[in-house]
Amino acid sequence: SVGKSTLLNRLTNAKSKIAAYQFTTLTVVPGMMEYRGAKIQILDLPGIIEGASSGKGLGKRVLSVARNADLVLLILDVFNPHHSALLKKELGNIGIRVDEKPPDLVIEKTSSGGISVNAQVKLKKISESMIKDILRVYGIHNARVIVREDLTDEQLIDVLAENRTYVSSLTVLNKIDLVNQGFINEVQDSIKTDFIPISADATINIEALKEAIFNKLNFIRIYMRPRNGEPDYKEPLITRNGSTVLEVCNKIHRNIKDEFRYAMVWGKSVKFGGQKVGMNHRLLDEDVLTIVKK
Ligand SMILES: Nc1nc2c(ncn2[C@@H]2O[C@H](COP(=O)(O)OP(=O)(O)OP(=O)(O)O)[C@@H](O)[C@H]2O)c(=O)[nH]1
Ligand SMILES: [Mg+2]
Repeated sequence: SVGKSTLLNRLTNAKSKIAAYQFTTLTVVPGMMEYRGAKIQILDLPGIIEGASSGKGLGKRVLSVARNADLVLLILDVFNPHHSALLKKELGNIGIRVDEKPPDLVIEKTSSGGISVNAQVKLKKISESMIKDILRVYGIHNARVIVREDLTDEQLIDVLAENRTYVSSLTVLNKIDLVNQGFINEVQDSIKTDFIPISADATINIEALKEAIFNKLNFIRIYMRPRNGEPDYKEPLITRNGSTVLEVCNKIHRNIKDEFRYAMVWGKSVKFGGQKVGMNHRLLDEDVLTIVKK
């Protein structure tokens, strides 16, 4: 096996079972990684084998955990680096798109008039009549479609099927303690995706991996400021990029949102310092936030 459980135990406080034989981990084992003030939950999954998406092994149920993840770590064995294509394929088969963006397309349903297609770029991979045909298959007979990207029929179906999720990934090459640098370079030449070389067992590059996970998740720092007090620059509240005031409130105390009157913000997300904002205001890195209660 590639060493997923060994890595989970190295990154977090978890004690997932480790063994030399395959299929040691049979369920999802959680662990908490603390890094630079952020608490990041990491889930160790059973290994994914070919055919997992069609129900082989622990299959679908395991794969669907990845659907709600903010980031997927694809762990490869240094002697089997081409496994990464299979992992992405199996995830793709159940609607999880790894490192893809949803296509740039708007479908506006109308009550009559048939389907009109307004392509703002030259379409090479799909024809306008094909777009119309596919829409009809999905029961849409009247719509305005604006296409801003040369998409494929598969991408259009992704949008219409509405059960696709898009997650980003980091590829990790484990067990580098067993090879030399020349071997790692050869692996890099033979697979196109970049990876982070580590050894979970010999603790090589674990800090670099933590840093990469932290950066990929795009955290921001919010400095809380008590009313009429000074901002706490020492211990920022760490939250995901794009978080709203409400989401930050929920991190501080469950009941704060019931007592919430308004918030005041200083920083990049507002036009002027001390601007009053509501619960749905989106914060940016290094904003200063004061919550005013009822
Ligand atoms: N040499 C070396 N061995 C490792 C490394 N990481 C894990 N191993 C060994 O690889 C074997 C499998 O490790 P596990 O962590 O159980 O692998 P897993 O991916 O969780 O396996 P499953 O749960 O069965 O899918 C164990 O014998 C580990 O000691 C490493 O970095 N280097
Ligand atoms: Mg395991």
